[in-house]
Amino acid sequence: MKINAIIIFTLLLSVIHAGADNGSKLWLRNAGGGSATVNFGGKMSPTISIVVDELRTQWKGGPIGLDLSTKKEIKALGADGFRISGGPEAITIASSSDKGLLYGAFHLLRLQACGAAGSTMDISESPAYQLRILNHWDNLNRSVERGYAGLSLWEWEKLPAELSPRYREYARANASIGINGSVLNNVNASPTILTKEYLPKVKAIADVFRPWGIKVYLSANFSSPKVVGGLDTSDPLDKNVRKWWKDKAAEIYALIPDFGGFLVKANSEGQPGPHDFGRTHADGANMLADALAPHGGIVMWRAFVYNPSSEDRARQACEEFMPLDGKFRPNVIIQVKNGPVDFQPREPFTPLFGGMQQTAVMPELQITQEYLGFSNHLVFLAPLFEEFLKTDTYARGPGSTVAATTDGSLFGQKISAIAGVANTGSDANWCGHHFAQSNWYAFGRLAWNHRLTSDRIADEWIRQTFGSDELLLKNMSDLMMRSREAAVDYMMPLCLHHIFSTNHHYGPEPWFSNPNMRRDWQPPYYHKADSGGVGFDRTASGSNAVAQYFSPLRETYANPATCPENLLLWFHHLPWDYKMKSGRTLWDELCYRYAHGVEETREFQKIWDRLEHRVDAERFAHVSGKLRIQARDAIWWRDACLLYFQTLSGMPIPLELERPLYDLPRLMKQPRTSEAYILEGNYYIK
Ligand code: BDP
Repeated sequence: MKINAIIIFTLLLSVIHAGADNGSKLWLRNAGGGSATVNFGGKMSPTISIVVDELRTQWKGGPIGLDLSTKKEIKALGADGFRISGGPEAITIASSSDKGLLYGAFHLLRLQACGAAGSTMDISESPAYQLRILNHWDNLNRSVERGYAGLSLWEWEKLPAELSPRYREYARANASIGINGSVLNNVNASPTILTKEYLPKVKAIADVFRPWGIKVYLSANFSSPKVVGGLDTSDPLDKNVRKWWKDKAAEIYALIPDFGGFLVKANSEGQPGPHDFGRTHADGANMLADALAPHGGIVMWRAFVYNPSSEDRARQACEEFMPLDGKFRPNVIIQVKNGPVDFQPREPFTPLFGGMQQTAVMPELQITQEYLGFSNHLVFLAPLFEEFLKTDTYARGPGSTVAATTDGSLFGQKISAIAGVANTGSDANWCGHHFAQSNWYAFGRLAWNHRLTSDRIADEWIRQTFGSDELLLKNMSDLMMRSREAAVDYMMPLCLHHIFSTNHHYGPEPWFSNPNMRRDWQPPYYHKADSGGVGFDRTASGSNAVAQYFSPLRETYANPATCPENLLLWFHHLPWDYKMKSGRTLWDELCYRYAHGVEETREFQKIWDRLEHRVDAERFAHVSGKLRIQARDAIWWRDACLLYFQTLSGMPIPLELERPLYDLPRLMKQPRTSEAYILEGNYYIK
């Protein structure tokens, strides 16, 4: 071959290479390139051989010593904690457990990938939460409830004989960010998961996950004793039912000795539960806890409960659970969604955080973007998670952040945990949108250390996933850091909430109303807009949900003048001409916020385009396409909401703002949404 031909050939190869990145490597692009010496004098375990392997192939510095230490100061870091000391010349990772060494190794490799491995280091880390868990809403037929990244990762039909290589890759990705548990199946649980046919499949997955420090948990259907156990009841106080669960637990532990436990959604949205038998949530949870306790398992019992009653939905979890505080077994933890309604773009925190003090409580965050544009919209969720974890509940005076009320530091609970509803699926890039990977990453990092800031997490993720070029870092992080607030603005500014299309939760449908359907599943229940104003009065003159918060929050929220404006319409029903801090009327402010949200999505396109030659062609094109959908959807949201609310406010859209592009009657016709599905081709309807 002539020199020129060789050059062209090499160039072509590199172009092809630059163009072919399907995102499947996530933030773990470091593979290879190392040839480190790793010294370990102790007894090998499957986890330690992983540690050795990861370091040997990736660490580009000097020798590393692994120390499975019994020293007091190392033990004090807890089982998952570690210490990294020394410098690139010679480093020691010490921990009291092999899992701690695994987290230490990944931490060191992260520092290297971020260009932050110092010349001398002395870093001690221990996780904020003991249990850092992904909740998969995966069904046994491989559909994923609120999943937007393809099918479930779990190939039930091929298990236990065939093991997808993705199980290992998934476990590795989780381990790299400190996640140590997976609930494999949907909270709307099929009882079939507990049958003899399925448990060996669960065991096969658990065996792959184990060396990576990940425990498997299952969502349990409360009616299982009746449905798959052949009993005539599932009453938690029935002797046979209790025995059935005890035997089931023993059967599971015989297969999976480190099984984590059960997650339960009971008496919520049609799921069975103890109320069906006149029993309480505590009766139900404790029965399962007793079955699991001899094996060291836990029950995560969800507080996401509400009924179509006259009670404000936002109040119901507290109404039901506060009287049960202190009545749960020590191996029960109550899993509470961050907000009192449901994973909205913005909500105040659920007052059970700080409220329940005698029972362990764990936050449930949603990583999958059910209410944030599915896998079409770029919305970096770390700011949402961070805002929630750092909010002060005032439960024991100032400084009682949500994080402190749940991590064991304030109330001394014995178990501490945090869960995120996973956004993973069979798509090559795991999450549907390349940037949705950052939300999985952010969840893991915050579960490990809730003091981390969103911009630091974004920076880490970008460096590992896209590169460390200055312009790229600056622009991508700008885009990511603005994205959540933009979504709030083009969907539900000022804490409007749940004005989504009733079934799929993708687009706007603030007008939807059907007298034959549950009111609390319809947008007007939440926005309460009429000719007099808009917003949900949750003060003493309304549902009085403010009373569930501690002072001084309760007073701050109760007064529209002191209530943070970004929570205003959650707590207050205000006239359209109410004066905002900006000096605008409430109506004008809404118009400005929606307009701003739309402008932001256009800015995002411009920012992204600047990065064209700094990102591989495949991911660049993929994200460009998604940003286009997002910008169009933002207009759809703005027009639908403003034109609809305008029929009630009767006020004009300020002249300086862009005019609506769509007509309300057209938007209100159901075909508008179906048309959008066809147009975009990749919207999902449940
Ligand atoms: C809602 C989802 C629904 C879930 C439910 C839950 O719309 O699909 O089953 O939460 O968390 O957000 O149980």
